[in-house]
Amino acid sequence: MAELEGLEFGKSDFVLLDEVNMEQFMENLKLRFEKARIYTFIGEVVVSVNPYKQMDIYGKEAIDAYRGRELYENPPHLYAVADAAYKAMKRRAKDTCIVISGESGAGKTEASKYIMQYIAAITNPSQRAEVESVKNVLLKSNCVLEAFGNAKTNRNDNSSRFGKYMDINFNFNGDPTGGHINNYLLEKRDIQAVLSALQVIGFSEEEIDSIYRILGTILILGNLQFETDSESVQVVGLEAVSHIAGLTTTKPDNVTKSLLFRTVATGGGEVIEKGHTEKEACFGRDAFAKALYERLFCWIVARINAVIEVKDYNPVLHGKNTVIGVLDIYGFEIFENNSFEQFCINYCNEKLQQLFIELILRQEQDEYQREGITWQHIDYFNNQIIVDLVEQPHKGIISVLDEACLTVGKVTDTICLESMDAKLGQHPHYTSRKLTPSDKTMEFHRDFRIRHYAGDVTYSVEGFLDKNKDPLFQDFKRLMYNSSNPVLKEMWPDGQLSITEVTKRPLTAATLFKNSIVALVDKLGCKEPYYVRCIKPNEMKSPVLFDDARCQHQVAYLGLLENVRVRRAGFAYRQPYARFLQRYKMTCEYTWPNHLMETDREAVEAIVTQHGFQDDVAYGHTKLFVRTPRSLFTLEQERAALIPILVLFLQKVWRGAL
Ligand code: AOV
Ligand code: MG
Repeated sequence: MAELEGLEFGKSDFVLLDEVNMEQFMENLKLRFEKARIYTFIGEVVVSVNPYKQMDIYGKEAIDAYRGRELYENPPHLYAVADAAYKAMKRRAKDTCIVISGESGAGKTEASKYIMQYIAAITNPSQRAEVESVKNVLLKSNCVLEAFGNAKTNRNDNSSRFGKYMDINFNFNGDPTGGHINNYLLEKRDIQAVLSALQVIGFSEEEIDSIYRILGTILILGNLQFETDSESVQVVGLEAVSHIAGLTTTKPDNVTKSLLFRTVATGGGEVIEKGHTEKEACFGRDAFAKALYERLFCWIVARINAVIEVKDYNPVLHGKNTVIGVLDIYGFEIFENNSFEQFCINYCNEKLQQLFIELILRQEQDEYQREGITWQHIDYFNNQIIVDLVEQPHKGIISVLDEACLTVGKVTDTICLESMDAKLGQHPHYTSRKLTPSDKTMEFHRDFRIRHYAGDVTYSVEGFLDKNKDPLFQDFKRLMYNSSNPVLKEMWPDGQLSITEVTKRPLTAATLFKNSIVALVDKLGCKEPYYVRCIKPNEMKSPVLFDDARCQHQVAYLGLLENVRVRRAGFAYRQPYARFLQRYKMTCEYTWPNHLMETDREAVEAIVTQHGFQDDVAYGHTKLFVRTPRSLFTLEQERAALIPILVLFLQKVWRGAL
């Protein structure tokens, strides 16, 4: 058994606190951070504090110490959770997921990388080539996605501007057979590493060349200027246009036309070309550059998925195909100026908090109640009310936004805000300047504020409508679809739609985002969840500073105290009587091979009493509840020791020797 930590490092599981209150929680968290113990358990949940320095705790030795062990045998670590998720998947054929949450810069992406590394290290012991290649692609894909999807923000130098959910598929041996990546892209930044990773993943020379061409086009668009002479708008400098045409294999005339005109359908069904003003041309150019980048990113993800997709899997031949999902998504964000992007990110975090409440807090309490287990109800803040504020049909913020975007005629951000005020003014988690004119912190009537579960965020409504609309003129889509470069053409399938087809109600950015997050939550909801809750110790990226107030705030909104309370009052393991009996009846003389008691429950009581852990269990209507994993571990060990003896016994019976 690995050496456990001494008490000078604090309590390795918050469940062991003398008393569950904020003061003791924070004292323990701080002590452990100062002693370089960045991980602490709450049962099976790992609380992580970003160390902001390289830690020597992820090497081969650590991997060996955690592999195949029980959670409580080792000090808290990401590897312990990764191993627990892997074991649940392998032993019980369960789909599992590891949800990594926390605010921007709290260490989510780093954690997801260590978890992937661990899973890669413990699988495929026999080094089969086809499994190694799947693992290689899964690991390398991360590097490519980061290179294209991350950017420096003032809260994190390597901030994920996309959310990533990666499913890893395993065969019955527990070896990875493939995977799938879902990306939740939002904002529309060493190249050598990317290039080699692209090659490992299996991108062809032609595809890599196309990627460079697109990146080149984006750079040129970034410098492209317009001028207005004698009433008409022109591109400054013709070489830029021919350069773009060359890179995208399109005609220079068509490039110019897309930059300066847009095709519109008139009320009478007539299609006309309308010249841009200089401002419109700039707007179109920027939207085009963003869309090129976005489509490139999605195309790379789709290509990686095609490579790692599980092929030729035959459940009859290969057994059940199981999955471990790893979710690393942008954390809760509060900036000086919060816009549409922060609104989407924070909505996403509300949804994940809702899932946490659903899975860890509510289900747990509901089950105890159902099973008639004596249980003191724990109060927690249910953020469903905020989720509704954002997503409710007809009156939620997204619905009001969509309505404004799809309304024909001039609807401004301010008009849209007024409409939100009218519909949501009474909502306890919504405020705006007009409604509370005494609030000096809101400068003018352009802001609204949401009281999120993680804190108050004031959003500037400026730009919301434009960002919610698909800003890209169809002319650019058609231009790209008509490129003779097959890779580009593939990225722009909607370029073949005629202008009259596209003017019908398109899905807005917020609705598309909402749909993808709802689908994600559904996907996570049917898996056995494991949680990593990341905390950012300070705003200076300092390895020595523990900002008490900032940390306490995160502990509070992540619901960690409630988590400890539920866990303490709760039971780590539960099993229907019949199943428990089936597995452990061999360890007790009264139950082997069959019990003569009236009910399975009585038989289970006999096993529990014989092993002396009657004080560690509760008997529900249909299930046995075990408080600490250690009791079950004793039974498992005994069972494992008995199996070879039983096998011998049975063999003798079959041969007629007994
Ligand atoms: P995030 O994913 O949670 O933010 P990152 O995982 O990118 O945050 O972590 C931010 C930075 O903190 C990293 O670049 C590292 O310098 C440092 N760091 C985090 N975890 C560790 C660790 N375990 N060991 C050493 N350094 C670490 V965002 O993507 O912004 O929400 O959108
Ligand atoms: Mg990140």
